[in-house]
Amino acid sequence: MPEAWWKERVFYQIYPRSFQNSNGDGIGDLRGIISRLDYLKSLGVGAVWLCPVYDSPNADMGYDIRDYEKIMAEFGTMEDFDELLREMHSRDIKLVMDLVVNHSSDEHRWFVESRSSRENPYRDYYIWRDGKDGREPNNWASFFTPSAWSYDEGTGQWYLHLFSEKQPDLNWENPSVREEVYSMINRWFDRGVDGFRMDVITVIAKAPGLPDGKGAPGAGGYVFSPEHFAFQPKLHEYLREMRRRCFDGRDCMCVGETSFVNTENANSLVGDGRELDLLFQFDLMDMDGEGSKWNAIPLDVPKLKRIVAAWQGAIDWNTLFLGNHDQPRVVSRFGDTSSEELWKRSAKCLATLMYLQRGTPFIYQGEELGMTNAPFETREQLRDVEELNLLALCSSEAELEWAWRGIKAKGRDNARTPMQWSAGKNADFTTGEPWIMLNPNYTDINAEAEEGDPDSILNYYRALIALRNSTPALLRGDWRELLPESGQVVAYTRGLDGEEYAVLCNLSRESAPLPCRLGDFGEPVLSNMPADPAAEALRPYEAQVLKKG
Ligand code: ISL
Repeated sequence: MPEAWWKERVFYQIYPRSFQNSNGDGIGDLRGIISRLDYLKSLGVGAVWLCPVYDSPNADMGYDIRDYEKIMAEFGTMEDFDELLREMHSRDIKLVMDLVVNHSSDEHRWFVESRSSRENPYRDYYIWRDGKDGREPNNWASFFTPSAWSYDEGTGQWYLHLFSEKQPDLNWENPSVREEVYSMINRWFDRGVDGFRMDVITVIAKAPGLPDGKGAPGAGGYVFSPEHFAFQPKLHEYLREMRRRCFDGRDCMCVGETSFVNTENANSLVGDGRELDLLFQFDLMDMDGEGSKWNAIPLDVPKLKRIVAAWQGAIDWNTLFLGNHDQPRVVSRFGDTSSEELWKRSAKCLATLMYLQRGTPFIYQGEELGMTNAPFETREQLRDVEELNLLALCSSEAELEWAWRGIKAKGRDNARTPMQWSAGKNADFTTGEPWIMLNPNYTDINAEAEEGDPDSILNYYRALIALRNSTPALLRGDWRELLPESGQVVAYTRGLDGEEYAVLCNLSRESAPLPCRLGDFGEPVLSNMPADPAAEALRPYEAQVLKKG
């Protein structure tokens, strides 16, 4: 039986605001994406995850949807969308939409109605409660602001928002809300889209009675309480219902952004194929934050290896990714940008160790060029609500200094600077004023320059994807850890029907000893440095893929 398409294709994540602008307004758009589809094809990509393109006031850059069935004006029109879909399909590229249904924008018609009076038929589309002693209904903290509640003067009640106050949570207990969501999803399917990435889908069900959180209080005394909003029993009921009502009978896929998932509960979502097809877990993305994501700590290779092995063992099919629009640039984070040579080598090493594992690769735009974190210096340069809220909470110089350190290392705007297409004006992203600053290194790091360099990161990604796409053992083979005791080398084999490949990646700045000669692992098929079969060590950030003879 042929495997599902979403297991065999490499995905590419597009953050439309920063991918390609076509009309000079400084904001990426759908026609811009159309003009770059041949680039994606040349990379070997078979599917795109498109970040939200729905009408939105952009309090959280499209993750606050005002109208689920309208395209954001800056991005274009529904005609442009249909053309994008046609152009992608004609190149055999699938399109997976990003969908945010834990919350909507406070400017969505439903919420405007909902807050207009307690009797309004839409009141119960959101989560409204009376306050307690003039304060919030409970002590929950939000992801972005101190409190997860905002007070509405007009109707004298509080509404819940796990994210910003402009992102009120939808009330999934209300069957009408679920009906609206399912019909909307079905209308997008009827338009021809191939699947959905469901934003923070694991928090849609909240604990009955919305009890106070018991953890340690953070800013403002509020308590971050995922035990009361993540993985609640009703979650599975809703996901199964959604699957039946929208996904069954279609050749489509559903990947969840499954915040708070762990290796124990993951199979409750993907184990029987009745809820989600794939999930995004964040153990690697969370491993370099001490207590808070803003406290950046250095890469710990043994920890990374434990996470990789645990997940390869936990579920049948993983998502494989090194970053996304919420994460800093991977080469700045886990690689080495201290010299041009190490920048290039470490970017290739990270890609090799990640994308040859068992699972579906998701490449984040610009990663294939080795794009790096941006040198933000002032508040005016920042655009992300999470970063701006963090700065707004600081009340001393020391706190500001800490916040800036965090923003530079981990801030989401790092991933959102424009794609670096060329060394020309504004990196060829726009002829106008870009909505967020360009990383000034675009004059050196850009697609055009890398196109012409056989040794570039871009051309290495092409070779890596082509190898994966054409090798059954790397697509469908089992995964086994190699050299578990090494503190520097991430290594594994992939095997199928007697064919076996070994992947060896030295993720450190020092030479790493091997227990035997490199050649004993097999014949080199792909590497970021010429292979020396007699070598008994890997050089810093050396990556080798070898085929057993
Ligand atoms: O980026 C984060 C904060 O550090 C994550 O915690 C993130 O908020 C979380 O993974 C949920 O992300 C998704 O939903 C958010 C949106 O801001 C993110 O862009 C999206 O990926 C709210 O819709």
